Amino acid sequence: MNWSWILPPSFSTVSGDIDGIYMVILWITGITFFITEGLLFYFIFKYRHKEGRKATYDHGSTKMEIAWTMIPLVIVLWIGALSKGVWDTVKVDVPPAGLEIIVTGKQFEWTVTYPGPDGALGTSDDFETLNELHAPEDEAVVITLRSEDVLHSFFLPEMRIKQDAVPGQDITVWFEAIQPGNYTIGCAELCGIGHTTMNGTLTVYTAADFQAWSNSQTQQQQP
Ligand SMILES: [Cu+2]
Repeated sequence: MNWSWILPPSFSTVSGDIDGIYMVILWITGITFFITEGLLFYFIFKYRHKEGRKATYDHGSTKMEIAWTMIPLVIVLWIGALSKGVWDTVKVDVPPAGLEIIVTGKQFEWTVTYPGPDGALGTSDDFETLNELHAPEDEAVVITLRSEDVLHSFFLPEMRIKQDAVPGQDITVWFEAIQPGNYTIGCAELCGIGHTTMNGTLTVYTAADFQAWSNSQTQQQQP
């Protein structure tokens, strides 16, 4: 089935697993929503005012209270267990970096710092791009996420990445794109008057094209 009206198309190694859990949760909450709303309207209709019918007092049902507490508890624990693997993949087991970069958010732009020809960050051949993230496909891009001022949230919808950038903290976030193309960068945390303009473009290249782009940047920025 085509779900593109619910989720944007996805192009990262983890997006399938994340979307899978998203759909499981959507089905559970969706079905529960329609059952409870259906019951609500049914009872509104069933117990509407009728001439001569007297209201009665009900002490409730301990059995039902236990049931409607335990069933959601079991479901929530099950979702937690189901999510554990994906959570670890995304948040804990950061893979060896194919490309290591720094992304810095500030009102209202994203600065991306690349290691340059020596492959190491924090050296004189580093170079920067503004509101553009350039990356090779099929390689883990490991990002150190920072903020210079307020809370931002680094959002790559097609990579299923959304991570708060917190002033004073280095936060690691990574993705691996599976297809060259142009994708969206957004800020997903209301960060001030220009928040809605805090956008950019993620460009994913083949390995060779990325190398060519990286070389051209080095020549431009390090004459
Ligand atoms: Cu922002």
